[in-house]
Amino acid sequence: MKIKKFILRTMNMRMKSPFKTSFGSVQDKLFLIVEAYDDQGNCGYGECDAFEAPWYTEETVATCHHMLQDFMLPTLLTEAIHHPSDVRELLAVYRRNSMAKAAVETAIWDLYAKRVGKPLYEVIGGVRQAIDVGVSIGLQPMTEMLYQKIDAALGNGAKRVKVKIKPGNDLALVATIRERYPDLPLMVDANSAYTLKDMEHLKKFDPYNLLMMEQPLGADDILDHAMLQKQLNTPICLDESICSLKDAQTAIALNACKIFNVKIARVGGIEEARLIHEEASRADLQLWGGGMLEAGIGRAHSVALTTLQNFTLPADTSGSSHYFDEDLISPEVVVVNGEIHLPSQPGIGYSINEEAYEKYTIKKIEIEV
Ligand code: OSB
Ligand code: MG
Repeated sequence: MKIKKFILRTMNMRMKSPFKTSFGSVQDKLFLIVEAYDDQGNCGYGECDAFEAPWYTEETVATCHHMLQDFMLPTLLTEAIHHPSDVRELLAVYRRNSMAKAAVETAIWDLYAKRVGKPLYEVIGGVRQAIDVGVSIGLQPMTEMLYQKIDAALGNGAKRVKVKIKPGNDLALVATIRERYPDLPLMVDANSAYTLKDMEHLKKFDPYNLLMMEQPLGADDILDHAMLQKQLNTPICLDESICSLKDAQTAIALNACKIFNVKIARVGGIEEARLIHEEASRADLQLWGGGMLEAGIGRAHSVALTTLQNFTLPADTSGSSHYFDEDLISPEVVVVNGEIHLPSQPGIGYSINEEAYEKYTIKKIEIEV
C-alpha cells in the first residue's frame, strides 16, 4: 500500500460544558484530523487527541502539527507500507511524540481496513460486537450538579461512574456519593494530583469500595505507584504513566497497579496498544478503553480497540452527544443501555458528516509526494 497524499486539518469544536480535572479545564476543543489517501481514492481518518496545553502529556496541538507536517507525514509518503502494523517501526526513528504518531497510524489502519473491506475491529482482532461503557464526570462546582450528571448517566445505562478528584475535593466527595448511591460501580481519577506523602490520606479511600483509583501519583512515578499499591486495598489503575509497551512491562514487573487504562493516543497507536494488551493478558491485568474528550473519529478508533479480549472493564467512551451538540461522523456514536454496538461497515464504520466536518475545520494543509 502506497500513501499518495495526506490532508492535515485543524478543527475547533465547542464542548457543551467545560470539562474540569485536577490539571485544568477544557471547553473549546482544538484538535487535528489526519486523512490518508491511497492511489485508488480510499481515505482513512485519524484523530489527534493532544490538548492545546501540555498538562496531560507533554504534547500539544501545535507540537503534533509540527511533528506530523515536518517529519512523520513526509516519511510515510516515501515508504511502502505493507501493513498498518509497520507504521510503528517506520516512525520509531522519531522519539516519543505518541499522540502525533497515533493520529497518522490510526488513519492508516482505517485506510487499510477500508481497502480490505472489513470493519476495523475485526482487522485488529476484536472479539465482541458491543462494548460496555461508563462515563467520566469532571470536577463540578456544586454537588447538586454532580448528582444530576450521575443520574443522567445511570438513566442511560452507564455501567460505572468515574469522578475526578483533587486534594481538598476528594474523600468527602466520595463519602457523599456513596451515601446517596450505595451500590454504584464507582471509581475516582486523580490525574496525578497526589504524591507518596499523601499515602495515609489515600488509604482512607479503601472503605468506599471503589472499582479502582486511577493515576493518583505522578506520570513518571511507576515506582511510587508500586509502593502505594502495596499499602492500598483499592486497585490502582495507571493512565498517564503508561505511554509504551516498555512502561507497561515496568509497571507489571513492579506490581505498580492491577489495571491499565489504554488510550491509543497516549501509547502512540493501535499497534502499541495491541502489544500492551498482549503483555497485560499474560500478566492477568485488566484493561479498559480510556477517552480524551474525542470527537467521532477518535471515538470510533477507541471503540474498535475496546473489542479486544482483555478489555473487560467498562470504557470511558461515552456517546457523541455526551460532550458535543453534533459530531463529525454519521451516524453518531450512540450508547444504548450502557453499550456501544460496533458498526459493520469497513474501516471505522462511520461516515463523515461533511457539513459538520467543513464547518469545524479552521485550517487545512495537503502533503503530497
Ligand atoms: O484522565 O482519563 C483521563 C479527559 C481528558 C484528559 C484525561 C482524561 C479525561 C477523562 C475523560 O477522564 C475521558 C472521556 O470521557 O473522553
Ligand atoms: Mg485518567
